[in-house]
Amino acid sequence: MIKLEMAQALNEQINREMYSAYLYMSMSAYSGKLGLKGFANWFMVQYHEEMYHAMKLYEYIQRQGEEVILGTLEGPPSTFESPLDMFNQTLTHEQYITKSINDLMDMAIKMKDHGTQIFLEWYVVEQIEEEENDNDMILQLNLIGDNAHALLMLDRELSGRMTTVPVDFSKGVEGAVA
Ligand code: OFO
Repeated sequence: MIKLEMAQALNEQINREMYSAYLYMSMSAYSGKLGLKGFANWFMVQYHEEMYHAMKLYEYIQRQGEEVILGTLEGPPSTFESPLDMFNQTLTHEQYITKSINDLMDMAIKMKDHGTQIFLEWYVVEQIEEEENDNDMILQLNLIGDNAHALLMLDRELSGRMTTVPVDFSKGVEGAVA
């Protein structure tokens, strides 16, 4: 059992994770429009990751006997200046998500909610990886500059990224992982 205030805050995090998925879906579409199929793949894999983040919260709230309440989803931007712009925006967004996870952790600590603290630890670790990935991409894209050949080489590399998280939640997140 978790407190209602904690459940409300976790429901708001579902919305933020769903927005993350929506943002990366939009970046995938824009990459496809530019002919960068590898970038489109990278962002679509990221979309699946974000849906998984949202569903883990969904399942946790239910397992704790609270109600999942889904809010309105804001529309993401549909155009971007360049691949570098997409990754700069991705990093800024992930830093915002990191702060929101840290705020949730602070709330759980204040409430002496040990179950939620342990649950949120996974997200704390995940955010380190997400920001690191984005920083790596920004470094590479800055090195590439306006070298089209190097950009296409990176695009080819990004086409190899595979989805490693569950994508079918019809039997729940735990059922999908098993
Ligand atoms: Fe990108 O980690 Fe969730 O939002």
